[in-house]
Amino acid sequence: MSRIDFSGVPTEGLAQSKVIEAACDAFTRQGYVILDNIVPQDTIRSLHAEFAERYGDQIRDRETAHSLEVGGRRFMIPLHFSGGLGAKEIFANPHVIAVVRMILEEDAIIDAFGAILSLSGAESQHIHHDGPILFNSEISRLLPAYALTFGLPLVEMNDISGTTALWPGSHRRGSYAGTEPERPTIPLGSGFLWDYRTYHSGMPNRSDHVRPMVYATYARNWWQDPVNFRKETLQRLVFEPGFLQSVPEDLRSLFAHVRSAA
Ligand SMILES: O=C(O)CCC(=O)C(=O)O
Repeated sequence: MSRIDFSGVPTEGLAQSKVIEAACDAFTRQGYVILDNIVPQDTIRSLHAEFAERYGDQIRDRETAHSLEVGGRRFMIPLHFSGGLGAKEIFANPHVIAVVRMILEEDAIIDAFGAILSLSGAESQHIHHDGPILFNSEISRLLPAYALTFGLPLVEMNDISGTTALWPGSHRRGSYAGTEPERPTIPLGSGFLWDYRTYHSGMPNRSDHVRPMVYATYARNWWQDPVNFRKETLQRLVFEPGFLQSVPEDLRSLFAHVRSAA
């Protein structure tokens, strides 16, 4: 199990800290790492309420122009960069960004931001990795990560609500055959990161409620997810004019690809 506890870890000087190094080591070895206590639990509770209010109408068992079905009763939707859900503490959580920048370099970008909704009654998701390996070449498995997914559940992920099963080392082996996944409980306020190459699968949601998980895709600045946004109406990043100017200077590089495209 690779879990790093961030409770009591100050956000100043994180980039050079041993705890970030430990998280990166675990991520590199296993292909994922769980980051405990990165957001106060009360914040997650209020984000959950905000989610129900702002996105409740998107909790439906059918794909729309603005959503993507990613499994039976499981959908991906974009989240707007506004309110608590779109705050920098979420899309650029200081602990997460320190790990992301150590893994993907200082100029890592945010390629997509949204939520994955696993509806009550969702079955096990197909086992998959989030995108194709580079050049479709075996060499790609030996390389450092080029993209990763951050997941921040708005309800505890456990045997009832359904966690995400992750196959340790599968990013290097290129296969999940013959190995058992980890099925970590992710409490409120904790999140996890997995390499785009790591095999994983959403577990059944046996609860009576939707299980929303905020996600962000971070990547090296030359990379763009080539498979999950083929549908033109599905947006990777959604914000109002003026949002980019409001992003603090030290986080602007996350959006460098957007600004240069503008
Ligand atoms: O719902 C989950 O637990 C995982 C979802 C996921 O991995 C995906 O949609 O790519």
